[in-house]
Amino acid sequence: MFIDEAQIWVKAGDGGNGCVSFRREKYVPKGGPDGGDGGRGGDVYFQAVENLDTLMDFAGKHHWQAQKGRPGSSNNKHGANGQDLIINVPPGTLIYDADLSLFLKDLNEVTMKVRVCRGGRGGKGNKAFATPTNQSPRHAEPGKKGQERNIKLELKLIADVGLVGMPNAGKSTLISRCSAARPKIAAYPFTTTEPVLGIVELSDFRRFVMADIPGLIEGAHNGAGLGFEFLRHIERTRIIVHILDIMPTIGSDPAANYKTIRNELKQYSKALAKKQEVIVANKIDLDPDGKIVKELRKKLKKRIYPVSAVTGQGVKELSEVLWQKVRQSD
Ligand SMILES: Nc1nc2c(ncn2[C@@H]2O[C@H](COP(=O)(O)OP(=O)(O)OP(=O)(O)O)[C@@H](O)[C@H]2O)c(=O)[nH]1
Ligand SMILES: [Mg+2]
Repeated sequence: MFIDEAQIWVKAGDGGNGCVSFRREKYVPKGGPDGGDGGRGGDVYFQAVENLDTLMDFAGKHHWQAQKGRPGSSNNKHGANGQDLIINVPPGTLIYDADLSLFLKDLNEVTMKVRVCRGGRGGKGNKAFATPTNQSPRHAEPGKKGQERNIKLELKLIADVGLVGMPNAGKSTLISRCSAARPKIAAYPFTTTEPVLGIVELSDFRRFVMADIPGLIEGAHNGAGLGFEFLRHIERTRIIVHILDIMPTIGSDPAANYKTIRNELKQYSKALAKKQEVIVANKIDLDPDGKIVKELRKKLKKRIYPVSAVTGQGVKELSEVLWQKVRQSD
């Protein structure tokens, strides 16, 4: 399963305790207090790094703690500060406070960093409590506790190209044609229930990432069907590929279907609706004389790329076009 959500507990380091100690030296019978302060506890950060593209690391590890500060010691020695904990996440990870349902940060670029918990301050040693009237204080301060939090991580897949379309349009068939991804394919709607990523490889080491998501239907923005909640996965793709079934089994009109889906995208977000779109007419093996595609072009007055995801016709050409567009959008 492709994990794109995780919840973990993080805790910053506690501060080290202050120290109670008195100077003991030859010829100095009653040396003054010399207990040092405790060190600061480490903070907890999240940072987006390259070469990570899932939240898999968090499936097996739910507790993450930064180092504690070391206690102070005699001779006025300050305890060492605890090391910060920097937790690596893939770029595109959203960070939430799970208890407060509070959005904290969108780490959408490599090297972006956010601190989520502050380490506890170290306690003062007894030296700090010496006053003219109490020259030998016998107490020191304990270190402060480090902050802790439950954090929810949510990863928006970053694909270059996202497939959208009605259920059964052939999105999964297409991604399995042009990448190594093998999502389930079947002649009923909502076969795909989870997003799937595939890498499309072309000659000369050219490649791009394609995302297949569950099909969309009318009313998706009001919760109908499955696909809507997955649109966030393609919010960041450079291009959306709109797959149209030229011969829907339920007998609907491909041009009308196109408009329905466009409307759903618009309802989801303006940014998504404005994204560059490539329209693909799929299942042209069912339209040997090209009549349906011709009519579709006339109705939509847009450029349409005809393919058959089953026979592979037009798929190579489409991949080349997509690669060009992905490159141009850099
Ligand atoms: N004749 C023909 N059938 C196709 C073509 N592409 C897909 N199909 C068939 O259409 C049906 C649906 O294909 P899928 O790839 O599962 O469709 P989908 O868009 O992923 O569907 P959902 O995951 O349910 O949204 C399957 O029975 C496919 O075999 C094509 O080019 N020609
Ligand atoms: Mg599918």
